[in-house]
Amino acid sequence: MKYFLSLGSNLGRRSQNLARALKLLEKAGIKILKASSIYKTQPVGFKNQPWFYNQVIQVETSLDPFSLLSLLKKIEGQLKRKKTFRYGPRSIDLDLLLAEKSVINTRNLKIPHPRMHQRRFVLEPLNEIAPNAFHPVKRKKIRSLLKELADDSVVLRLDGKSPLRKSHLK
Ligand code: PH2
Ligand code: MG
Ligand code: MG
Repeated sequence: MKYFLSLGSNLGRRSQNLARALKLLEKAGIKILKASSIYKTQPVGFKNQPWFYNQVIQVETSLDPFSLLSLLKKIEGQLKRKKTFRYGPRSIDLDLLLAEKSVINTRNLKIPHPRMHQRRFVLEPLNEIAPNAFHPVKRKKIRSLLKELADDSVVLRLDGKSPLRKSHLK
């Protein structure tokens, strides 16, 4: 099954935390099909904390969504994620965004991620690698969700090739 995952870090060496998470996923047998650029993003929810580095990847694995979730939690633990508070700072956050056309609504796992369509730090990197991916609840493509998005928090591609910069619109 193919999944889209979101990675985020705003404590410690942020690029390194993202890179380590990718390595640990691969070590666990998860195949990484696509990886977006890394984005530097303004904190959403709780504002008074360091900016995040965010990235979205597409992976393939035979794991079902619940087993993949446990693996993500295990990797967060290996990267020394400490429990703080909801929306607070973390060395690594690994979230399940989409699992093909699946819709899951349990206490511990909700797919699609219930806030992904409201977050520029998710939609911008996801749109970079999969503008035509389909959101099975909103029933829209990622490209459309990004166009309609109200979130005006700052999201910058670290390599500077932001598609939203006016100099790229010529
Ligand atoms: N994650 C949150 C809360 N706020 N803001 C940004 N920019 N990036 C995140 O990954 C993020 C956030 C909760 O998981
Ligand atoms: Mg999260
Ligand atoms: Mg999380």
